[in-house]
Amino acid sequence: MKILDMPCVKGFIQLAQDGVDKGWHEMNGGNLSYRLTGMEKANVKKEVKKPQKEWIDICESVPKLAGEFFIVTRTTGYMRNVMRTPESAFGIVEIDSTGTKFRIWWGLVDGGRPTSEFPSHLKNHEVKFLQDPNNRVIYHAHPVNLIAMTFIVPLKAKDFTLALWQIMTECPVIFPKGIGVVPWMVPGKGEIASATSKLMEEYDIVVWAHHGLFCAGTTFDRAFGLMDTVEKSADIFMKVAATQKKRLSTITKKDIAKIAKEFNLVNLRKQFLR
Ligand code: 2HA
Ligand code: ZN
Repeated sequence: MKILDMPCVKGFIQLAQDGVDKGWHEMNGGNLSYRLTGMEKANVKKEVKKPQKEWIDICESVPKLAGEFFIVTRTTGYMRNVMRTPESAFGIVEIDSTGTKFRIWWGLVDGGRPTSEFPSHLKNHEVKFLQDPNNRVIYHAHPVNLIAMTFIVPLKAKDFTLALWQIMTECPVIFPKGIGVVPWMVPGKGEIASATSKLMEEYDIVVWAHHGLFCAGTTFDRAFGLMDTVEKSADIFMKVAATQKKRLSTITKKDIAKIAKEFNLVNLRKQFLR
């Protein structure tokens, strides 16, 4: 099967375009990666035949991902070009047997390299893969209301999670584990990659203060859906905050406990309701 006909490649392109349509990807903002299945990997090898010779440093160590293949967006590339010029806007890469280097099989033409957040993506993939091998997608975007929220809500997992759970009824159902928060840090570096992947051990969604959001999912739909839900709730939160000094009513912690019971949300982080 041709690379661009593979369902995972089509799903990758669609998510990128959906994020662009939402307004989450100004300039080269945001990035996306997907870990291929064994069958998808075999198809890439059959179709492309030979990888590029050069093994390139990841600048991180992800030994549990040795031999895995990833689709990943290009550094300084624009998400809006993922659909228009796929072969330059993203690529398919292989991780070496030590988990410290990668080489390019397809795409990233004219000397392209994976996103500057590739170390963060891979560290998150490693954590999520060990939790459940069906976890395949890591998605990073810059949604405006969520970023705005990071200026007025304390940068703590409990405060952020409650703020979102209490603003839209479906939130505790969609992300019962809550949402992790990384304080402001320089992006694209090992420190932020470590801080994010540590939180990914407990959460599927991690906020980067004054920057954006990382979501992990088993599918493109799930990763996009998490981003979309968090940003929609953040939109409501910011509207309420901008127009009302005091809320006349809200979803209470008791209400959330009721939802957890009715929906049998066994992994709802109950300590956030105390
Ligand atoms: O890819 O979003 O965090 C550009 C970014 C860096
Ligand atoms: Zn970013």
